[in-house]
Amino acid sequence: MDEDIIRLYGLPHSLYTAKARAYLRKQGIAYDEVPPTDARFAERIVPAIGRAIIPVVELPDGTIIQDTVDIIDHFERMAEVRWSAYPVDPALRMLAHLFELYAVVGLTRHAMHYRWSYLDEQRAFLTQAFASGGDEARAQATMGRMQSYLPMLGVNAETIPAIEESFRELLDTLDRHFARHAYLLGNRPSIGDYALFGPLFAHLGRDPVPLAIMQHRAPRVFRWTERMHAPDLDLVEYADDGSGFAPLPDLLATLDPLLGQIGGEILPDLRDRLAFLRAFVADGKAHPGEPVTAKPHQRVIGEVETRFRGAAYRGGVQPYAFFLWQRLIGAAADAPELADVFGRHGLDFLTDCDLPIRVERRGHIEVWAA
Ligand SMILES: N[C@@H](CCC(=O)N[C@@H](CS)C(=O)NCC(=O)O)C(=O)O
Repeated sequence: MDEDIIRLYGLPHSLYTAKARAYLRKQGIAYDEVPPTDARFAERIVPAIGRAIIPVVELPDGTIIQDTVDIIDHFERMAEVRWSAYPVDPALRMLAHLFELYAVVGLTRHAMHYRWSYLDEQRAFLTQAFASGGDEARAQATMGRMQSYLPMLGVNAETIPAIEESFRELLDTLDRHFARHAYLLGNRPSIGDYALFGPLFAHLGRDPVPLAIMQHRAPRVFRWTERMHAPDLDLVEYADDGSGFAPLPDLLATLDPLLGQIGGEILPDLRDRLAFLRAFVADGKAHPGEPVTAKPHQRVIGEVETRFRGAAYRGGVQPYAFFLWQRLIGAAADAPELADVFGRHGLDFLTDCDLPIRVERRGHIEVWAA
């Protein structure tokens, strides 16, 4: 392996690797993708970050970066970025942050449901993926662990019909949008595209069952997954007039239904999680300056009874969701022109609310702000 090249520790079927990989490809940044079964991952990466998680970027000077937000932001600070993932227009930037939040708080559930609830139909495909670079027994153990996350993510008998209805609605809306625009915000990919690409490619645009639904129902969404993975902007079906991101009114004509869907799906969740966080902070359980959980691999600080499209489930409260939510609140302050649209969909709750404590990223993990 070339010692001067960036290493991306990741896997073809990993949701968050897809996000980081698409970004590196679009920016023309050379990298080698290495699986986490590589000896160097256990010897150097895991001790440095305290857990086995992907993607991880290792720079030629040895710097290690974990978390897709930190990976993208690292390269955004470099001069060689071809197409910045952060729109300059504050309103577009705010939309991008909303999609980033929805990808994690909303679509992880769809991704995990379609991957693991249809295991019998997809077993050969998934076993091949999870066994690559490792052994079969280890693959089965990892697959079992992944499947065990389903209840905590809100995948149960009651929510499954709602998740599938949501997937169809999302595909229909995005297919109409991509009839007019190459990316979510015009002719350039933003952090919103990269975030949505994780679930919409690595699981939903790749695993046999959801891929078939996507290809039959929403060919333009499938094309967008190809476009997101291309090393260029891949605008062949669109007029590339060099305009970059599109004007807000043009975008809202087809994105408005998506904002409605996002509001309907993530607001109940986030309201309940916020109530939990307020009580957690009031009880003195969030220690400023300290990691959000006792061990780096622990992602949740508790559980709440909540709802997804009206269906009840008990889900985990992830401080990472508040970290992304804060980014949206920060972006909203500069974009008053979206206040009406957000208000119409109840999304003003997200932008106008005060979180009781900030979540920051330090030393590859989330910490409560000092
Ligand atoms: N917030 C992290 C999430 C990364 C993540 O969840 N990666 C998954 C693979 S797609 C993982 O490594 N999971 C290991 C586990 O949960 O045990 C990021 O954006 O990088």
